[in-house]
Amino acid sequence: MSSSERFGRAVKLGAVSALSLVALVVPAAGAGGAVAAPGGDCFTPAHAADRSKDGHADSVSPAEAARIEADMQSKLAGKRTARVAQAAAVSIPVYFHVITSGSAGNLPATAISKQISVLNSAYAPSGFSFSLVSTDYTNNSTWYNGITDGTSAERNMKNALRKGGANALNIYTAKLGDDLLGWATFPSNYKSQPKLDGVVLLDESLPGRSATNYNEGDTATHEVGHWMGLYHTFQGGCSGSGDYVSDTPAEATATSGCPASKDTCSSTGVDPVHNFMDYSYDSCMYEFTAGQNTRMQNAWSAYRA
Ligand SMILES: [Ca+2]
Ligand SMILES: [Ca+2]
Ligand SMILES: [Ca+2]
Ligand SMILES: [Zn+2]
Repeated sequence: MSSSERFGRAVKLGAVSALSLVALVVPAAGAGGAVAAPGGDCFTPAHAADRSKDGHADSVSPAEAARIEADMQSKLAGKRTARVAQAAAVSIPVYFHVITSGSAGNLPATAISKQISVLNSAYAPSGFSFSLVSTDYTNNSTWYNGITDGTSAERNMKNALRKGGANALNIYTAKLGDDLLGWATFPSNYKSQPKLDGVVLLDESLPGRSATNYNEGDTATHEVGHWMGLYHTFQGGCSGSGDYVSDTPAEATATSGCPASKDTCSSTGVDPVHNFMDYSYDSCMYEFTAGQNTRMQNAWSAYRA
C-alpha cells in the first residue's frame, strides 16, 4: 500500500503519481478567469482545477482504491466478530499546529475555534465530533512559505510536531505552495507512516480569513473527509466503483464554483455539487450523504479505533 497518499481539493492534470497523492489547489489569482471546459467544468488555466488549492494529484487510481477497499473490508470483517455495533459517537482529539514566518500566518485563536465549530457542524450527522486539545505556534519560514506535499519540509514539520495516536487529528496551517488549499492522508496510510498522518491547510482558508470563496472552513471539512477515508465524489468518473459510496451519484469531473446544475454521467442522479467531497466553493458545499457517514464509520473502525 502506498505510504503517502494524499488528498486535497486541488487537482493537477496528469499528476496522478505512483504515490497517489491527492490534494486541493486554489484557483489561480483571479479565479474569475476560470474558463468552461468541455463537460461543463471550470478550470483555471494554470491548475486545471476546481478547488484549486487542494493539493497535487487529484485522486487515487481505481486500482489503488480497490486495493484499499479490500484491505478495509478484511479489517472490518475481523473487527465485526468482536464488536457487532459501531459505537454511537466518537470524539476526535484535535492538535492544531500553526506555522508562521514572523507575523505571517499567525492565526488568531478565534479562527481556530471557528474552524472546529465548522467541523462539528459538518460531521454531526456522522456521529463524529472534534475537540481541540492544543494549539502550538512554530516560527519556521521554510515550513511556512510554499510547503507542498511529499517534500522534506512536510516530513520534517510533521516529525517535529505530530501528536497523539491513530485517532488524533493533527492539523497544520501554512502558506502552501502550488496554490494548494490543502491535502490529507488516508486512514489506510497510518500504519506505515504514522508521523505523516494528518491534514495540512492553507492558513487563509480558515473561517473569516482571506481566501475568497474558500474561507468558510470547508477546505478543512473536505480534507478531514479524506482523513476519514472518503474519496472525491468524482473519484473513478462514471464507471466502476467510483467513490465506493452508493448514494453519491457518479460524477465525471470535479465541480468548480457553484453551478445551478451539472450532470456529467448518464447513470442515475445529478452531480453531487453540494457535497463536501466535490470541489465547489465553500458556500456551495454543505453535505455528506448517509453512505459517506457509514463509510467514515467503517474506515474509523478499520484503521483508527
Ligand atoms: Ca458514488
Ligand atoms: Ca447522472
Ligand atoms: Ca459550506
Ligand atoms: Zn480532495
